[in-house]
Amino acid sequence: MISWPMPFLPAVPGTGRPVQVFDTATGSVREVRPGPTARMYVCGITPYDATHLGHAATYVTFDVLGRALRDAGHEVLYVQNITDVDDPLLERAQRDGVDWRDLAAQEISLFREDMTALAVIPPDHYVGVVESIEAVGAAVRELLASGAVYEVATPEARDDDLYLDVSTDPAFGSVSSWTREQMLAVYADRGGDPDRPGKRDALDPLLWRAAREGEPSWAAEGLPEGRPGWHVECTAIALDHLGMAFDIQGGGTDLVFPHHEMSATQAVVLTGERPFARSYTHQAMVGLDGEKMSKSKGNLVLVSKLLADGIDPMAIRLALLARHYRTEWSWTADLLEEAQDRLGCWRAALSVNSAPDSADVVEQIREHVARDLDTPGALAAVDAWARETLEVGGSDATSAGVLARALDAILGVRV
Ligand code: 5CA
Ligand code: ZN
Repeated sequence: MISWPMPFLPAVPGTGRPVQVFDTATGSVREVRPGPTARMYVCGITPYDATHLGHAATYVTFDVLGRALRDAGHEVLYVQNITDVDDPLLERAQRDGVDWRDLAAQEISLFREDMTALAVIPPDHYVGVVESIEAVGAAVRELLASGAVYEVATPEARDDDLYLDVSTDPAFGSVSSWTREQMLAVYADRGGDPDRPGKRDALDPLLWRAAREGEPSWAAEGLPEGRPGWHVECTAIALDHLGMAFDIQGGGTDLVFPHHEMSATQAVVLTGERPFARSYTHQAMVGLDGEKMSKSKGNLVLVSKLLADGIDPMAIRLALLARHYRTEWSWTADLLEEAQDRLGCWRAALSVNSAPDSADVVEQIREHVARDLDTPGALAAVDAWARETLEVGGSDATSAGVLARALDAILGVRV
């Protein structure tokens, strides 16, 4: 799948620090420690509605992580999927009387525009499920061969559905560390089917859904005509492009269980190796008026709508960066106003002819970002410099230019 244009990354003097992020699996902030190439997988959109600020927060967070890793001297190999065939997409297309492929194409195209406007660095591999049926089918076949898969009688289809037996991974549960009760409490709301008769365990995930009348399906070698379950798409795409033990598996906290738990278990059972990812990092949920912003709730603030209203995309980006990624927060009009004021102040300060030295503030930005992506801390450091510049002034003719390049390269904020 085509992604979107790479933004220009200016060179910044010096090098960033080793990057630390919170790892959900160990419950601690840890240094990422990648090799020369950091490998990152971030779960992409299900394209049935436009990008809201919660999605944008997730992709901007991992964009900052990628930028911090680059600043610290690593190459970044970045993979993102698109869930371009799944129940929510098919249901929305049916509700609206449109072809599911057209709906997906339209929303993916809007997402690309939003990402470009927000200066998000595109993934190296932007991979849809529909174009990966062979790879996903191969993963399901390998799981079948390992004996970890069983059939569940499916009277409404010609063939049976295939499920993974989670008890084949003794370490099942190690991504979320949730109790069985916690898992069961959310499973049905997050795409699972705990009450499906015929399953060995309520938590076993669907791997391959046999073709139903009126649903899209594909013939994959050695499997019944059908389509992939949700979690195995990310297992297969990540393994295909990154292999096991990649550095960061990312997404929102709504994916900790079941999605990242199941993707990891499937990969472990399939390869006989562990871990799937060395770090699982999650963006806290962004809400609107105290409720999680979600397509299914319909309480969305859309990036494309703000852009169409003439809001500067860099103000949207600054509003997102003003909250730490591990803190839940709700979007309000005040936040946007605050971000617009901040952008105006930075612009004024960065366009003076002479300013105070900025080497120190560049280092502070690096330090904050490398320490578990403390973007609010980084913004505060720039605020202090901007205030000093506007209120006291300085005598350095190059410092504003250097800082502007650092803001662009490390925070993705073009002033
Ligand atoms: N296609 C799957 C992942 S394989 C999916 O979750 N799609 S999504 O469109 O629902 O979400 C896209 C990304 O945005 C995911 O990483 C998800 O965790 C994140 N996300 C969804 N809602 C929010 C929210 N309210 N706040 C922050 N991040 C969110
Ligand atoms: Zn995913």
